[in-house]
Amino acid sequence: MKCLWFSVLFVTLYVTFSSAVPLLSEIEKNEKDWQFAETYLNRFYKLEDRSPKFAKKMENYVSKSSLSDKIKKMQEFFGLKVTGNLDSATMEVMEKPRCGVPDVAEYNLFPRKIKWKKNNISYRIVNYTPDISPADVNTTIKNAFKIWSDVTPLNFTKIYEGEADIMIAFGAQEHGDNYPFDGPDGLLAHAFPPAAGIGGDTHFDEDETWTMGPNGYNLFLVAAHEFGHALGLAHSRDPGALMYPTYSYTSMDEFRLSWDDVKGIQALYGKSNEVNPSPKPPPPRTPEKCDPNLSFNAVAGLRGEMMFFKDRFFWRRNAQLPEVDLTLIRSFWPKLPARIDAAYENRERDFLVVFKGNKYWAINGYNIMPGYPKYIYQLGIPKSIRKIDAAAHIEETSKTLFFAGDQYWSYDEAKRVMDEGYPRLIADDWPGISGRVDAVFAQRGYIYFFRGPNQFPFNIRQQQMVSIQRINQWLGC
Ligand SMILES: [Ca+2]
Ligand SMILES: [Ca+2]
Ligand SMILES: [Ca+2]
Ligand SMILES: [Zn+2]
Ligand SMILES: [Zn+2]
Repeated sequence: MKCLWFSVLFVTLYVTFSSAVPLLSEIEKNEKDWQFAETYLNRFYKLEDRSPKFAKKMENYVSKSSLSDKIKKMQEFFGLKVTGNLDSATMEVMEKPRCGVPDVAEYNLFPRKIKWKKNNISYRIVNYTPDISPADVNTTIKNAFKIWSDVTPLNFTKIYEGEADIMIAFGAQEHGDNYPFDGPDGLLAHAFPPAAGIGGDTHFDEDETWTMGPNGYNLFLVAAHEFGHALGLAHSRDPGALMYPTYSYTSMDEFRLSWDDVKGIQALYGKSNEVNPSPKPPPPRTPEKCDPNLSFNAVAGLRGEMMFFKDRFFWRRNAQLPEVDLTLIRSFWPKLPARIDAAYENRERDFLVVFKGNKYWAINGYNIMPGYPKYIYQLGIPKSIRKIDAAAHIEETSKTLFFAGDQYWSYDEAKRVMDEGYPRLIADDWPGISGRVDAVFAQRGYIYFFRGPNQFPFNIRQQQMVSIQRINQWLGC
């Protein structure tokens, strides 16, 4: 598995060459990476001649931009550090399964709206995948259209013969439109923006294993994303949006269009004209790092970086880098719950432990360790405690502290038992902190208590609270 963390980010491929004579296989691998990257960048970061008039105009401009400029564009799109180099973080994103529609397409560059000029749109399923039953495909396609019709005045009608606006097909490799698929993984599907003929048509790569659940690729999630394109939406940079280019799994029960998706589609078609819409919670917004009301669910270190968990996401902060990355928890650890309560890092044993409700998981890199989740009572926390609020590991003493309500426990990592004499009241040991905390993090002689938009740093040696700070400062605000 590729190294996951930022510590290797500065080690570009050039550096590998400069330090020592590399092994032949390394050179081959690097060349392969560059070839792979070039194909990726030409596919997703240049105009294709789908709308010849625009493409002609842009051709000169595009061909002049070097590979490095395209890497920069791609890094910018995904919120990576913009280096113009093929660093490991960039390669990692390029290797993720994704949609075949370019991130820089004609409809991103021109302000005019590409949309259907009508609200009644027809679709037809031209063929079926052998992976799931036709009945399941029919239901899935219907549900994938419904998420868009629920928030707009659009209606989708299925027809069984003749040409529909949106023709849906499964196909492998070259499948009749000069935009070939690529075998398993990589490209999953693509769709054409609204127009006559091939416009709106949506194709799924038959070399993928399509499923109704978490394994393989979930047809509902991919179809819902592609129909966004078929209705005129481009890719979004918001990692919480359905229209983000890379695939990550969410269960049907948990799936919601994000605020960004709803805003996008309503800008094209307006709101639903249902007379008495049933009251629904507003679509989830992706947290903003400089929001003055931001709070964290959990904070932990990880291999020299810091992780700030919020809703479905976490920010990663590397002290050497000016920018923080926002990532979906699911895109790193698909089997973790969508949102967590608490987390801490055990550096000696190199794992991250995350808590949700009465369960916890130990993680090493991308992998959940075998035997997890376990129950928090197995750590010695009373069964009456249904969840913990925060956890922090103190390296100097090798103790891990667990916080729930106004109490806390101390766990001895060396002996792997809870210390005697706990729980104690938080307020008794940290004057100035009383009641529930959102998150706790310990580093270099300080314990940081997080509550709402504020943090309370406590100096362990001096046994006193230092000045209150805003939590946004960790994120560069
Ligand atoms: Ca069509
Ligand atoms: Ca594929
Ligand atoms: Ca928490
Ligand atoms: Zn897409
Ligand atoms: Zn196609």
